[in-house]
Amino acid sequence: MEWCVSMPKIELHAHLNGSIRDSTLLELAAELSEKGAIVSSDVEHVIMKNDRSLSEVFKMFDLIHVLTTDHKTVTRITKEVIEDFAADNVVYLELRTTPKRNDSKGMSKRSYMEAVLEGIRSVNAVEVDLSDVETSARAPLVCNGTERKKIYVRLLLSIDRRETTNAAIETVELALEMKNLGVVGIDLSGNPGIGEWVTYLPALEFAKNQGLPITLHCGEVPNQKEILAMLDFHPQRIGHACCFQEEEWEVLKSLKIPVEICLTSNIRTETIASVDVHHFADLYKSNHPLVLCTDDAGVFSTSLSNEYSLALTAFGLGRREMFLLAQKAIEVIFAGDEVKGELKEIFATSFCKIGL
Ligand code: 6MZ
Repeated sequence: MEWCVSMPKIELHAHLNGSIRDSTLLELAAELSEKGAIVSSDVEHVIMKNDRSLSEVFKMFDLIHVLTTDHKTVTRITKEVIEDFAADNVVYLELRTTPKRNDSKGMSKRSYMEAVLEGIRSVNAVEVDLSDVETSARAPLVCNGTERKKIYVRLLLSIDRRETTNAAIETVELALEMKNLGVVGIDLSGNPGIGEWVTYLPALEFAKNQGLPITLHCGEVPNQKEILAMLDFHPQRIGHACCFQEEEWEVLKSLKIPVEICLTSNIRTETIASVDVHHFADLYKSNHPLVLCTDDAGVFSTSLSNEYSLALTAFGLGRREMFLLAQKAIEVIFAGDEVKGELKEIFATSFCKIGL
């Protein structure tokens, strides 16, 4: 585990509201309880529960969203989540979140995202590189002769499967407006038992036509028609791919669409029975592009180092293979070539330091 922490890592599938520290959630619940809005003892055991089915996970998100509704809290959780990933030696993070409108808090999708940006800017434990355009901030920072730790943070705006076509289009428009502010793509997520692919398709086609990269939660539950329609859309990446059958694997492999793999999430939600039967092994053996991710580090009490450590033990991979797997993620990030080049240098330096 210690070795997995020391290795530089790339996180491409992390939901902001799923990555909150338990201690912060408990604190927020206590504050709301003091105001009489909730009964803190009712929610404490829900927050601390470890095993959750997929449908329970979405109930948990409804609770989390009650605790994180105002701008100040969105800023706070963003700052903490980035600091936690940086402390785990994540050097490049694509953080995804669903822009939310909440009239009672005077919150628009835009102001929600501004609160997220505020959180990113307020990180001071590490240096944050937020945008491909702000090149001046990209030089390595030397502080008293030692280089400060740095994390690249890019944002993906999520469309929730509960949203209407118009709301989804609004999110894509916002992503386009915020391209110079670190937004690099669109995600489709939310409860896979809800909603229809045709509802989001106009927004996703719009994003694609505007050149925004797209990642889709695909095959988290069995739904062959939707899985095939999603693959036919040719997204830049997909997340999960748990409930694929022979035909879907063939299409995925022939199209070489990279897969974001979230081992702990899949096991905890029982979308995969156990780690020994996880599709990671087959995809890895077939040399299919894949990247290990956390999904919801807070909700599933995990970290990216923990996911690597799990893969190391479960699939019998050596340290060198693990390092090369982490490094290969560079090829599938949504940021530009300059960032890719800089990440290659970071991994090359670390390769020598770790002595592989
Ligand atoms: C599908 C998921 C998810 O956007 O409010 N989300 N969607 N499958 C999953 N696997 C367990 N985990 C998280 O973060 C929380 C939102 O991310 C999506 C859900 O829409 C959830 O409400 P944000 O920051």
